[in-house]
Amino acid sequence: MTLYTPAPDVADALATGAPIVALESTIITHGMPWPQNLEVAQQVEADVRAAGAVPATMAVIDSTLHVGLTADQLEALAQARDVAKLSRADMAVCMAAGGIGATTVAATMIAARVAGIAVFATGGIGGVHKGAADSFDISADLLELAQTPVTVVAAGAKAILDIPKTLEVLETQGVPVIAYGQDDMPAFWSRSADIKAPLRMDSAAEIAAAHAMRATLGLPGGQLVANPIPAQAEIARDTLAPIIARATADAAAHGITGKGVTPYLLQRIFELTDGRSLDANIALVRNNARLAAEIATHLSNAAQPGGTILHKAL
Ligand code: PSU
Ligand code: MN
Repeated sequence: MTLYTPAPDVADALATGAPIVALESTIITHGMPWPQNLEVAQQVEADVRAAGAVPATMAVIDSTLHVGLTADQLEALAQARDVAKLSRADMAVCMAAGGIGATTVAATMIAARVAGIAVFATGGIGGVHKGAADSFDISADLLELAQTPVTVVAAGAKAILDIPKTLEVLETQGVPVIAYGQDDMPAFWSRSADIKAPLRMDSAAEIAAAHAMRATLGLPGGQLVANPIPAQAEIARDTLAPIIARATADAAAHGITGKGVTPYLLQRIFELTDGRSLDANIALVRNNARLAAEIATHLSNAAQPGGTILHKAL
């Protein structure tokens, strides 16, 4: 039994060391409504290709971990009902028991590591939820970043989260949080969370070099690249704050807990913004896919014979 099944173009890229960008599938099944979810998934894959890399959308289908989906598989996943939301805890169970599962950031990082893919693009990572002191709701994504060597490009943590607490956990866990091209931490739908990011880098080449340097130092874990949403697509923080507060209160009033919280909040904010949150979400995911492809290209070039040396042996 093979552990995973690569799509044909992913298999070719793995064999030649061509750049690959991992993509998650929970954003398709639990993060966006049909049919935009399929359109966005296809568009993001096309963005990765246009930037010179091969996209690898991850999902578990009939006990097999797929690294890259065919067009038919992607469409079936986008329309499927009762898809399991797979994080670190659920992935092996879904593969052993059958059924269909979409990968979160944590599970996509695991799949990328298994296949030997270094770079992954998504919208926003999970983090520490507001009210975590009572609920203990802290996403497994943060602990995955601490132990799995994948560079994740996201637009920061979703503004529905407690961003200062999310940054504290990442700092404790030794995860570099690198704002791209600005000092401030981005806040998903908005360019700034009004908090200074722990680190800043201004080029994909530097981010690729830092990824390689972690490996040279023998450090486990990945990097979080916080890439601000393009200015023309952002929603002002002041506009969103009351909407997020209302969505969070609604989740509590409806007794939503555990892995249901994030999908509920995203759907509620979509309703309360008349769909504007989705437009912003699409713009930022596409922007992240392009940056991830650039980082993957630098890592791939460096690994080719005669390529730039990104890190010196110590
Ligand atoms: N960001 C989005 N949409 C999403 C998610 C993130 O814009 O659907 C998903 C990701 O898969 C992330 C997950 O890993 O939400 C986090 O869920 P939780 O908070 O339950 O760990
Ligand atoms: Mn959670």
